[in-house]
Amino acid sequence: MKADVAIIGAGPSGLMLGHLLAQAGVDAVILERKTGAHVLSRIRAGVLERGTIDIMTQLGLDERLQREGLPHDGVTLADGERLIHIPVKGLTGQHVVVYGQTEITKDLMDAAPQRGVPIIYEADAVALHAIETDSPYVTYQKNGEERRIDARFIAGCDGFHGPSRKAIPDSASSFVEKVYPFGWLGVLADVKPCSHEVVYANHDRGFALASMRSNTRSRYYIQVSMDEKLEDWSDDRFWEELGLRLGSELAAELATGPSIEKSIAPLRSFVFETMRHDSLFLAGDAAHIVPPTGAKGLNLAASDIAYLAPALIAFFKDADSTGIDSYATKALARVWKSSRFSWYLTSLMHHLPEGGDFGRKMQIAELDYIASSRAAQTTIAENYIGLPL
Ligand code: FAS
Ligand code: PHB
Repeated sequence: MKADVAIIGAGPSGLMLGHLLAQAGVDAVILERKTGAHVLSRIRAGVLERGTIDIMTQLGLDERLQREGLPHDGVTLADGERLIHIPVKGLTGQHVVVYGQTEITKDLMDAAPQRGVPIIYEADAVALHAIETDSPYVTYQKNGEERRIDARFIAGCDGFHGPSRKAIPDSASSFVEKVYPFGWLGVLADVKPCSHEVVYANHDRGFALASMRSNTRSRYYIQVSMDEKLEDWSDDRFWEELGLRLGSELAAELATGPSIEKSIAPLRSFVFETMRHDSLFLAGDAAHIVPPTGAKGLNLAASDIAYLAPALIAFFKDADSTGIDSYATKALARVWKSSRFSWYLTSLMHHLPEGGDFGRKMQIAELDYIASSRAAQTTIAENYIGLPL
């Protein structure tokens, strides 16, 4: 099989890239290791920046997002009993939209057949070859048969554990990583959200987050140490701990019920500083991971594609290489800024074992400053809605 671009991974970044290239008449094919149903079964991000929504609008695939998405004009930082509301829309003129990653992935997957975006699911043993030449190719197993795609470029959109990043020689790459000594225990439940906006809570007992997927489905997280076991967390214990950390005002609004999904996710900041290696481009979690505090993961994947898609289209349509030659620099600059905001909010709102009493006092002083300063709130609001491309 031949294509202009072989895309590895049918997560949000791979699907958005496939659709944007098809819309411009660039021939691309997506290889996905799992089934579509499996990809959709993952419960991940939920807050969309303007830039991510713009891609769906550009594709004409935002009808359900606009109808079912929940616009949020603000966000709240809870500090024990104190609620610090940040009027994001009032400070920036823009809002974010809560619309699950599962939903945006479904919209992209469902539209792929009629939009001429070929997705090969259950592609096993995907391997990259000749990436340092002008004729790279990808091999994979399908129904026990060895298959091959010859392309001009390969786009590695295969997440943190995929093969693409690993195909780049260590001698030609560098990365920076910070692993946090705690994770997030997340619960999804069909109960009314305790707040109409996202709440990040800093409490002596640890961090908590109140979010939602709709007005009847809530998504909550609490900070846990990484040696915690899921089986030690009954729903009752989770609701009790969450209520304590959110403070009495929100706890009074907390509707509880059986969890329909419960999982622990580790927190890390990871930036692979080589987002292009000859004929291989990396995008999304394949190149960078941010702690989910600040909801930047999915949005960074989308912003990489907002840089990469027009660059590849200009190459194939106008033989113009300026975009692909500046992709890595442009995308990385925004990655570092979003990584900084995610690290900042994680450091401000979590219980940091290594911080000690002084660290805790600094957090409280920072929250005092934020509560009293329009400038500080504006900085948070600008980053929360998403920095310009
Ligand atoms: P993805 O990981 O979504 O997609 C990569 C795709 O490549 C997958 O479908 C995978 O199956 C496929 N693939 C992997 N190896 C392959 C191979 N060898 N061959 C073929 N295909 C292969 N962000 C937030 O903002 N808020 C959150 O609450 C949040 N929670 C998260 C929880 C978890 C557990 C994780 C892992 C991430 C979370 N994120 C969250 C971040 C998340 O939203 C990611 O940033 C987003 O999924 C990145 O999208 P992609 O880069 O497309 O990668
Ligand atoms: C979510 O809704 O899952 C969510 C919201 C905000 C975050 C992370 C996750 O920072």
